[in-house]
Amino acid sequence: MNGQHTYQEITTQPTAWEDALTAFAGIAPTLKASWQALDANQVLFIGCGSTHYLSLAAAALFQQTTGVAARAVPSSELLLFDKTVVADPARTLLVAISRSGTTTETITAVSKFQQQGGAAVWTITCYPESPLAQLSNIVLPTVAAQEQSVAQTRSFASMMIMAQALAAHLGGQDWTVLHELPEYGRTLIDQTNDTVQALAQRTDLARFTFLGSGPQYGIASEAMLKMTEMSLTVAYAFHFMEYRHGPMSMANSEAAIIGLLSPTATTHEKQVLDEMAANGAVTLAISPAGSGISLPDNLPVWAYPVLYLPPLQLLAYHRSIAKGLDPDNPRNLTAVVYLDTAAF
Ligand code: F1P
Repeated sequence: MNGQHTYQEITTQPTAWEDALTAFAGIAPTLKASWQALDANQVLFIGCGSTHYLSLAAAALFQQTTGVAARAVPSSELLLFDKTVVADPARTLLVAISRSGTTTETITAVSKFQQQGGAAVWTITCYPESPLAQLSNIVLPTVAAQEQSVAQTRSFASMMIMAQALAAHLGGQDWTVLHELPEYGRTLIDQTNDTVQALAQRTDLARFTFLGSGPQYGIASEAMLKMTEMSLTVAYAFHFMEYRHGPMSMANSEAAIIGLLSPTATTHEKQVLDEMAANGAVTLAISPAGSGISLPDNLPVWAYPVLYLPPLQLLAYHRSIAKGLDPDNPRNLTAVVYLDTAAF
């Protein structure tokens, strides 16, 4: 049956979230001392494809919780345009995020950063024995999230919750709140599957747009990539308030617009969705404020990013199946992109 690995990985992911949090608990006691010893004035997150989008969410959270400047760029930007990305390597912590730990751009970018006197490299990966992990000072492992499918689902979410725990802990928050999330994840999978399957099967919808702001912009971008990779459907991602500045010209009856409403900007974000519904678009909110797919409304802001993922991943999965495709084997894609290192 098409997509059996992908469906199984999406629907079992809360257990992998629990594994990531168990692994974090073992590392947490030493992390604060390592972080304080670095005295970093910049934290740079890197990754490729899905793990670049994960880095966007992680960097936003990290700066919000720690107050230290954090940004995310694709690994290739650090590799090819390093002076536009790192101002002071000796005061920069590099966090590399990679499901495989073998992506050439990420490994080569880390090596270059280290040659330039980078302060430290921490890695979030599903493969703690990988070449990337072996280059790193600290490894945050998400082993139970290893998956068969090419498109990242369980792996992405587990590395995301690991990044959330890291941001919360180094920001002086009680990261153990995240232990509540796997159960919320199971509920979301059970309660949203039919809703997103019905939306996915709407053949009158030609394109999907995902809106997110703050840490949710990285998640909206990942949702766009999942829809693209798995179902070969035209998909876009924008910051909520940016959508009015041009892209909303595409908001009509052929457009599905999925809004990842934030806990802190709900009113402004809902206004955008309401305006697009008035333009004829089919809208769906995923929100802590109750409309559409409901998220818990009592969590700290740094707990939310991973919770949007199960319905968004199921949406892409069902769209792929509805189009007769196999989400386990996306067209043209491989699980890892290997390049000739001699070229860099
Ligand atoms: C990065 C990546 C994935 C993408 C595809 C190809 O891999 O670009 O994000 O979905 O699977 O590889 P990794 O560095 O996270 O292993």
